[in-house]
Amino acid sequence: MLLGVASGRFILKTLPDDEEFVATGMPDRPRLILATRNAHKTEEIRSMLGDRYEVLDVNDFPDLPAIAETGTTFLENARLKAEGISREVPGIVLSDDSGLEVDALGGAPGVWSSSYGGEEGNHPKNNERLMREMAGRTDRAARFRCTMVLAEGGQTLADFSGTVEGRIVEDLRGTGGFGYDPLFVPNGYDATFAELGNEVKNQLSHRARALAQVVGWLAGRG
Ligand code: ITT
Repeated sequence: MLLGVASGRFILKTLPDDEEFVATGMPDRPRLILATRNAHKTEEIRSMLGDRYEVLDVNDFPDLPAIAETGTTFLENARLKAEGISREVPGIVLSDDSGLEVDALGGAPGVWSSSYGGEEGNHPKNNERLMREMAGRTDRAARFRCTMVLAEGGQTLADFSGTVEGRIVEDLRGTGGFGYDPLFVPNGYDATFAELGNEVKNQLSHRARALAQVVGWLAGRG
């Protein structure tokens, strides 16, 4: 059972496998609420954390307001999401603002990675535009960046960043991952993140690098 507060109203939601919480009123492990609606991010973070944390995201709290990402940097948007959601739910909230920076495109799509193709969260369209913009270019260097923010009660506790350097290939390759993964080859590899699969991606990704710092920070806090 999960109790949250959204816009002044209580939400009660049953999680059938959360028997410990039902029995004692307390979860058996620390809870981390992700300020994301992107199920792929949640899946990656949950898989990287293993069973150390009970990981929920805003999709588990259906009445939460949408947070407008009006910032111009990953940090600004990560703070908006973490602070905004942590005002509405009890406990520690973790946000992830991330994107792809391509040198030949002056750092685009950057913080606008999610809507680069013209439609928020439309990954095929984003990839189509990226392939079009990169056609014929020889400088193919790029990196994924991820900024994570921990917040509680509307206040930022700490922020963390991770990057992974690589290059953009000409055609989509592979079926794993999400977003730009079929076009991104990390340095030291010949395969895209989508070809390498989540096990490899989760060892070296921008998200993995930021999350490792988050885990260290939370462990130090006790
Ligand atoms: P939330 O704001 O709800 O977390 P979002 O997907 O809109 O979800 P962002 O604003 O941080 O999140 O935009 C992230 C975009 O950057 C994402 O939609 C992808 O296009 C790209 N991206 C980020 N991490 C990626 C990854 O690991 N692999 C591929 N593309 C990624």
